[in-house]
Amino acid sequence: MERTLIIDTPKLIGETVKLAGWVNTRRDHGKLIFIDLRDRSGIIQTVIIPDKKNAHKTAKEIRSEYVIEIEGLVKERPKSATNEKAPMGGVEIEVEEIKILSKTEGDLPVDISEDDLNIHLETLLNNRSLTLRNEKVKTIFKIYSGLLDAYREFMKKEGFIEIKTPKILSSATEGGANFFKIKYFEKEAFLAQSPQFYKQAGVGVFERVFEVGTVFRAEPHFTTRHVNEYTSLDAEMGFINSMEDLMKQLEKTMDYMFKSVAKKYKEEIKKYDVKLSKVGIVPRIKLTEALDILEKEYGKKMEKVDIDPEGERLICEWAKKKYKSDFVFLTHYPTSVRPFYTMPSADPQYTESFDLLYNGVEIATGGQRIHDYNQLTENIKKHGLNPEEFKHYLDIFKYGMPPHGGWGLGSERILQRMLGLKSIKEAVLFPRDVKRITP
Ligand code: AMO
Repeated sequence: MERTLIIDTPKLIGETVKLAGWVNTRRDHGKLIFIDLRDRSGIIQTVIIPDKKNAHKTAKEIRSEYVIEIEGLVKERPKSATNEKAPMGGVEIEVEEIKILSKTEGDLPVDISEDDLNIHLETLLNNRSLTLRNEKVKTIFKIYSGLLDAYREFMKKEGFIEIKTPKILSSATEGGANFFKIKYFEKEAFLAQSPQFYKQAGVGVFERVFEVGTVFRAEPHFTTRHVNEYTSLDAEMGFINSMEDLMKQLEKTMDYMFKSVAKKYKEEIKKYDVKLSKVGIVPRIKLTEALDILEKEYGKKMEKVDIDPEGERLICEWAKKKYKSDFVFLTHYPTSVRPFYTMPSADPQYTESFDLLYNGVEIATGGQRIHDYNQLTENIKKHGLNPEEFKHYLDIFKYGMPPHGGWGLGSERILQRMLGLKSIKEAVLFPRDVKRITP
């Protein structure tokens, strides 16, 4: 007999089916044994009556997370007998035969059959291959898969080509100190902090490119918004008039992603008790104005160069009140806090760059780039760097480059804010932080 997925059982009342999956729970009621079986499509209640002697004997041995195969009759279940944890379409399986495909070893460290795990983050992450099986935890990554699909779909629709760029580099891309140095045979190399240089090279070839790729950041601190390896949704586009074209493109992209997830993952989102944000038109505020607002409205004084995490949270609160938007663009960051490749504004103290904030946290950075070879060489020097070390990057600009720009969007941060997860680490399958490189 072919295997049936649990989700298809409600259409098969009165038929005998073969199901396979994991034991979510086993409960004994007198001589009846109930097993909630879980496969990739859902959870269903199965009943083993004592008359089915072989099945009953096997069922007695069965523990949570055993992998089993059963054959049985699909039956409608009386409404009064609804099992909240295995509600599958009001049906259950009366088991005829059970086969154990694999057993567990020792005691399980966490009971993952609970609706809400309610365990410490460390326990959640230390036992990841098990805790990920919890229905609510698993849901995060189903939605994530949909979010990535939506990004790809929209970028392709808009004429962007998907590229994959190298992650082993000869120089650090983003400057700063948060890069990992690695030994590369006899040389020293760096793990990519972003696909920045290569996506720009991509513009010289395809005009519009995007990448969904792993990047690495040596973040030495523990926060709820940083991991040391994350998936960046990058884009780069040529022939722009100004950075406004980039913000419009990013706004449309986010709008598509949020609408797509809201439409396709209704049930999954319900598990998180959140209302998905509407993107629409995102307010744009100059960073200097934002800093003034923080001072006036919240009495928060900061150096007039950059905004800190508390400032980001407050300015989002302000944008929500004033514009009813969960998103806000902060624009025109000072030259001193942006990488050397960023296009200076007419007032060269500032740059044609922006951050996108969502529900209190920066989720994207973007901007127009310098596309003139000489200007770029000079800017590298102004940033105290040696143009020799960027020879191959600079070559791109020797061969003719249109005005261009793009963004890097932190995929896990979107997911975290979207579902209201406490830490970004909950939005990563196997997260890496200062202390954690296992599991
Ligand atoms: P930036 O360094 O601001 O810009 O990174 C872009 C976005 O990546 C996410 N992000 C992170 N997410 C999780 N953990 C981290 N440690 C982490 N660091 C960054 C954030 C951030 O907004 N090349 C530029 C982008 C560009 O201009 O195209 C860049 O990498 O969501």
